Amino acid sequence: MSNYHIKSLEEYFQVYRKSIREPENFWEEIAEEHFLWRKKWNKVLSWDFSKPEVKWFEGAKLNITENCIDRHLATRGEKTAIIFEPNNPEASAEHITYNQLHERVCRMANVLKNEGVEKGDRVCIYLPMIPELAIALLACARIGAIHSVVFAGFSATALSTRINDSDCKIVITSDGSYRGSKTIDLKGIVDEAMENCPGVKKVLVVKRINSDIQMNDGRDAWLQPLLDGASTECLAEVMNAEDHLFILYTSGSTGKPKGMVHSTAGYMVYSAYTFKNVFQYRENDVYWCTADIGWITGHSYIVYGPLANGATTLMFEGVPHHPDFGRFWDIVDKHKVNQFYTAPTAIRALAKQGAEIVEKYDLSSLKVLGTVGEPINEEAWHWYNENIGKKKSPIVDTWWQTETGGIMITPIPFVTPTKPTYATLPFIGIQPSLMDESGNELKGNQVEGRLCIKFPWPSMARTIWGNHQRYKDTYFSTFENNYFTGDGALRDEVGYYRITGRVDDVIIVSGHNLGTAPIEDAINEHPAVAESAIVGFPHDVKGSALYGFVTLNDAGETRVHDNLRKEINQIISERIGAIAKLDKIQFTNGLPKTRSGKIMRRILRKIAEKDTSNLGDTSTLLNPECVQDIIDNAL
Ligand code: 7RM
Repeated sequence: MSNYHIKSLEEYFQVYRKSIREPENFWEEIAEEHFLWRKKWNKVLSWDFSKPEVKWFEGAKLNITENCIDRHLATRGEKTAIIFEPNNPEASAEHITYNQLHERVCRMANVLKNEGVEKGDRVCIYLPMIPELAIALLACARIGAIHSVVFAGFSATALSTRINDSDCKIVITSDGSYRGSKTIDLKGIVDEAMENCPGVKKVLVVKRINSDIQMNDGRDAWLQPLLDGASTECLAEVMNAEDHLFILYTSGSTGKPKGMVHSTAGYMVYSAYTFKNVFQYRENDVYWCTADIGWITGHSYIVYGPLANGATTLMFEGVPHHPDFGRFWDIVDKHKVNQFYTAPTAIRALAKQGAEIVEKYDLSSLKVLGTVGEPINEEAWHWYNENIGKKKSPIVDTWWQTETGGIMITPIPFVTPTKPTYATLPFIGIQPSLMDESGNELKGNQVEGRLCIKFPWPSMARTIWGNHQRYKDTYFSTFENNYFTGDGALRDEVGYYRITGRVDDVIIVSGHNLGTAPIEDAINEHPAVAESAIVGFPHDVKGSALYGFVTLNDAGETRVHDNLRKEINQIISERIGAIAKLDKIQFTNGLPKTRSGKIMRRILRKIAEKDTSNLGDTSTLLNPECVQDIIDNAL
């Protein structure tokens, strides 16, 4: 018998040891006993981090939707798979049973087939948090198409870049979306993106807000009539274990976004196994993850992980502050949510509103609280623990990445004693390592370094779409034979991990990873801008906010600074999205540079953090004189 469900610390250590000593036997047992295969594998694992190449369950055949839907129908057909809580609190929630989910996924899959989508084709999904979003992912997986979800807060430029990078032929979107008291013209954004996407032949449109939109003849079609006319049965395509399941873009520290590619079997096994244990999910629990499915957290822990366990997963369309800051707690109360998974930025925003608003609701159903996306500060951790968990629900601080596919370092609730701001111990099968700057592994406890993983795990991304070299350079070239995460971490005296934050040029704003380079590229497009550098600075709600240092050219010299600030943020909104707007923009006469011409962000970071007592070594600067001027005019 495999240890699918871990229930004690002793068991955790015993299973962990087994997963490290005999990884193939361990994962083979998990895969064999808890999933549905059309054919078993010939080999559990083959890997070579120098190429890099990793294959799990090679030779196996399966369809992930048979695991997420079909196999539950006999025993859980009338169980709710998805609870849809709409933006409008007055509108009734929708409960979609596994039987209904099966029917709706099959209909959507047939629509895609009728539109000529074939196995291996890429489908772009640009939808708000409505049931069709989850259904579209599953419909793609049903027919072996590769989904590429683009978060519906991204701009037209960001959307078209992603569509073109993975050569999507078809886009699924909606007429618009609700966001609190506002509506967003999603279809208008898609139309704008389409001007730069000649490869897209079809745009399928979900009617959500009943807005009066333009339908482009031949290209656009309303989805509902097609769904109504489609068959409710669709045989699942038999996929190979390593066939690609989806692409999901994540920002890099340089250049264009990276299309992380995840494959089928390993991703399924790991997302399901982590879901079961990290949330201690039990039959009939109601689980809610507040992330958007546009991020990896939504892929793994709203859709695939929960459904593979036959769970009830809640999807929320709205925002935490509409109609007021009690909305999350209202939903927990209304649906008797047992596991609640959110981000530190949301916790901080809600904590700011005080505890009175929380006290209006009955939160006694909660058993486990989760956090993800960025380091959680001590204050937020305690607020969450005291006011939401009433000190009874363990907090799982889950560290992982788009690239890792599933949770990597985390407590197991009721098993691992928690410690504020610590993600604690590696999950089963995960072998973290800490490296110093010269690439030596730091052994033992009480060390701090760069966080790597030295052995493959089933749900690791297999490549970057269309650029395997970049995959190798970004993740496998900094430290030999290790996957480098880009994060710093420390290991305390008992072996608990605390993630200290990014060590590259990625800044996490409200839980969104933003590369500095694309933002700087956008700013530099402004005709008055000569040069710019972006750094993060601490923000009590967003975690980090963006501070831009901008030098102007001749055209900018005579301009009113406040107008320029607005225009710069406007460009950023258009090119990347509103999430990347700058909180502060300081116009400077120069930017500190090394002799090789690299902007010394380290110095700018200190200035933005208002910590200029020790700027470190500035002697290698080409232009040390500009530093004092920047300090004097800092915002
Ligand atoms: C799941 C997700 C990944 C980056 C990662 C970290 C940061 C995520 C935590 C965290 C501290 C955590 N995927 N991060 N979780 N930092 N503690 N529990 O967020 O690709 O969007 O971001 O997020 O820097 O590298 S992601």
